[in-house]
Amino acid sequence: MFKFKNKRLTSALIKTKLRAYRAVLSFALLGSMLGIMVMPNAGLDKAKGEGTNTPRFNFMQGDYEMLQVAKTNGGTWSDPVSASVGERISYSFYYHNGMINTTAHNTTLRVDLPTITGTTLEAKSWLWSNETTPISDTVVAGNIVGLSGATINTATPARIEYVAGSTNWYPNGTSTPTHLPDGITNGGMNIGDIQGCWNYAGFVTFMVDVKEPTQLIMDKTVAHPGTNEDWQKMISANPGDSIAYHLGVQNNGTTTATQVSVKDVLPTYMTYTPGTTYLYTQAHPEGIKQADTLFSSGIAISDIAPGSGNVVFLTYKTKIDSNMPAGSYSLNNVAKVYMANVEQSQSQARVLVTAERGIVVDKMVSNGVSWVEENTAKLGDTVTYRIIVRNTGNIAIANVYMKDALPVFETYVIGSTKIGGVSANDDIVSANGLALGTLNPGQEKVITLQGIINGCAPLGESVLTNTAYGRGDGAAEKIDTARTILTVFAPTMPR
Ligand SMILES: [Ca+2]
Ligand SMILES: [Ca+2]
Repeated sequence: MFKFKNKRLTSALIKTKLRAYRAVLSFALLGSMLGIMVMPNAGLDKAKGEGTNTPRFNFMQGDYEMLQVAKTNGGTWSDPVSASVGERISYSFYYHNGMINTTAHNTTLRVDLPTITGTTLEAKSWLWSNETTPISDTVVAGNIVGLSGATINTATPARIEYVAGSTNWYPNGTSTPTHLPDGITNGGMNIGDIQGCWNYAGFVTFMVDVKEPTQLIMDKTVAHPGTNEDWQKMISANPGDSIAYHLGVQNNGTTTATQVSVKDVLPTYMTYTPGTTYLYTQAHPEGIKQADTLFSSGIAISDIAPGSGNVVFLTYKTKIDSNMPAGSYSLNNVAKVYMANVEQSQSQARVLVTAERGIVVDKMVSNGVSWVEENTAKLGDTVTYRIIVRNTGNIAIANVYMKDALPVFETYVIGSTKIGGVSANDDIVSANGLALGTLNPGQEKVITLQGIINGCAPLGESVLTNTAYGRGDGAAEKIDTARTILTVFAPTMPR
């Protein structure tokens, strides 16, 4: 799905999953996307689990129904349950290995949620392990306990959507849940090895939302801009980078979708690049430039007929703030598609950014030929110093200041300060220092200044240390020095 000319033929999300899962799991995923019942892990489909020395699940007198549902707002576990659009429903999945002295390795629970719209929304449950073939119900003495699967009945057509992060595990009879990652509704959740006895029985619960029916699905991906972008669900980038987004909207229903519009919400530290939104349809594969309203009133899209051949795409570009605070960020960008202003589907893509801020200060002194750490001088000499301040991070540093402390016996030469060879004011020897403005990542400024040795130093050698101090918003102060070895001689006796 989401095919269109040279654009990515398969959504990056699905591609990623296809890469990540083994073929059998991919088949199951594809099946669930198509609303087709697929037996979990056909590779394990051998005649096993029925012997006396092997594990066996959910068959004993007293075992609960495998899958039940309840309204989260004060409901009790049952099957079916009646619900309305807007309500949240919990599922409870019961497992119990009834064969003592056995262990069911890699016990896996899977629930196939209905992907279709309707008034009878039936989920199917699957339970298996290395040693047992998939079963879909608790069966005691040949009879299914309760109803197979779990059904939500609605008065008006609806669809259900898994609530991300809602899966909890109550292992070994505990009433305190352990949070599980998402996956029970998408390929299955492996809860490990389950031993045989009542005290090792448990439950896994998760939630869904009952939503308005939809025909439209959306897929959003992100890439570094270029001529042949590699669209992904997540990329890494630097502050200041330009980022490209790609939205696909497909009609999975049976009738043409009208009054379709798309909106996007940009995360903090990311700004839209005006004039970069283009819409691609079958009739306009070259793209049509759109107004810059994707992030405000949205962009209206012409009617979308059913089928993957009629998918429409939007592309646009953004820029990551080069002035963002130092730190690591996951910039999550959420796009939504609407029909008659009712949200149908949303999709997100992430950009991971690590922002580092830092400056270096490099101070040297002239020996008349080159810049060195240490030179020599005598009373009355003029000494020239050079300071380089550089932004070593990947974000801009505002309000950079450079201050210089001349050593004793040395006085600043008024008007001697230059920035990049251009005369500047004399603030470098003031308390606050010389303002250098903003330094972008990798940018440096070169400052030169002079001192004259006019103090009365003692006879012999003195080490005159000159110190430069650099700082900026969010950047710790950095210091560097250069030295002058001053040699003072007594006058020579007259002959
Ligand atoms: Ca049931
Ligand atoms: Ca130095």
